[in-house]
Amino acid sequence: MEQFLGLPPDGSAHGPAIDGLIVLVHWLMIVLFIGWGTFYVTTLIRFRKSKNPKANYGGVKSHFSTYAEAGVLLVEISLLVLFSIPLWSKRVDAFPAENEATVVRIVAEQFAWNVHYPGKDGIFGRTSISLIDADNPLGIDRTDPNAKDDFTTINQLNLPVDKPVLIRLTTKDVIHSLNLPAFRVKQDAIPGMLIPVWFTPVKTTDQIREEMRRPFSVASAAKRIKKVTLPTTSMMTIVKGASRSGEMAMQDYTDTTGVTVVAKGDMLTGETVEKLTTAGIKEVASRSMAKMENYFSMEDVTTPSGEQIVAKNDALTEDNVTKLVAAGIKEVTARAGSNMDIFVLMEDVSAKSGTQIAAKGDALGEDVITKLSEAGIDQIVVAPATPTEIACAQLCGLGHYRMRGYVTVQTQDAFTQWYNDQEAAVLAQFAPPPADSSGAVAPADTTSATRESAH
Ligand SMILES: [Cu+2]
Repeated sequence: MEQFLGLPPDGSAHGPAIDGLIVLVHWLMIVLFIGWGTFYVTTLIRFRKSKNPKANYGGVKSHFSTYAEAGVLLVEISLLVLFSIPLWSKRVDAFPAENEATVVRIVAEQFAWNVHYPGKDGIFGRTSISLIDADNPLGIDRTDPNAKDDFTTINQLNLPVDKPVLIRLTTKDVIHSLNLPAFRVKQDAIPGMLIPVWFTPVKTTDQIREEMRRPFSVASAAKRIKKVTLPTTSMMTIVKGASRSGEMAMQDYTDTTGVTVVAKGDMLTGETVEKLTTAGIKEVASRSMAKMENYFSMEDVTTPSGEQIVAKNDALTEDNVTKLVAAGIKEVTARAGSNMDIFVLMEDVSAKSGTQIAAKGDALGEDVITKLSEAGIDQIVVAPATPTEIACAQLCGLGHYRMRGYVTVQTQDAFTQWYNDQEAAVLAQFAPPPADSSGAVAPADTTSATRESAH
């Protein structure tokens, strides 16, 4: 059932309990669906008009439906009392002790997750709204002694494995919702409220990625290589007030004073047609849109004079197509894209001769796929590059989809190392200038710990 539901991999201690409950609820729904469906169909057949020309006001005499309803109620109550409530009470009541947990503050904003670590002193420094700016998105007051070692990241949450995490969640602007699908955590962030959330990651991000290994057929990518025909330039008559949708100009057009009204590559919208006709132009050299952005050239294409137009693996964007068409190229060998760049290779891949083509961890860009396919590799093993993500589960604005962060669960050692590095960077950045300084104080590194983790 769990596989059938397609739940994401689970990396938290309480995850199996939640997944188990989801499975139970689905079983109940299946039973109810079959029950109600059968009842409906039976009713239609049994009480059809031909057999029951006259309505019977007496109704059903049997008590079966009462028992069935009581049974459903009993199952629902036990789901609630035996599973849901105990699970929920642990999430919202049984918080870990602060000295035994990784304590993090997360402040959501349109459209980012600001993560605030207290540094080794374990105490969050004072923050103030008046100090918030682009370089200090949390408004940390560096004059507060407790704030000296505090550091922040944007859209990056590092955590050690097998240790409870206590997140203090809030938001600067609207309601957001912290969603860590791989850890079965989802909690709304409410302006003005500090909401605690806790869970225990039991797998590192690397382990979860290993679990998500799956084969990818390079051979199927190779099959999508074909010759694509490019559009041709033709002279098109334009009429005032009519757009030529899907067409684009293939040369620059100027009015009588020499001002460019339409540039090569501009779409012939109602607006541009208006400009052209106003400038007295009646015919335009144009081509139809190619819509081949997801095709990648499999060859270097040069003009007859030897100038390169597109390189191998370049996307056939409208811009590139314009260049190709202008150079009189009619056909290009291209491959429909695989859109695998959010995946990484999970093993080193070598050609038959033994030379390595790609290494474990390499992102699966179109160029890598081309290389593999040319080496005659049929199948590789891949996994998502970022299997543990932060999403916002609230439609919090037009940039909502950009509110994407990354969780990196590491071993305790790797986490401590990371933590120390971050803290050292921030201590160095905000260190007071040396007293014997001749005035030449090195400027603070602007690519501080807060920014370098931003994706
Ligand atoms: Cu949001």
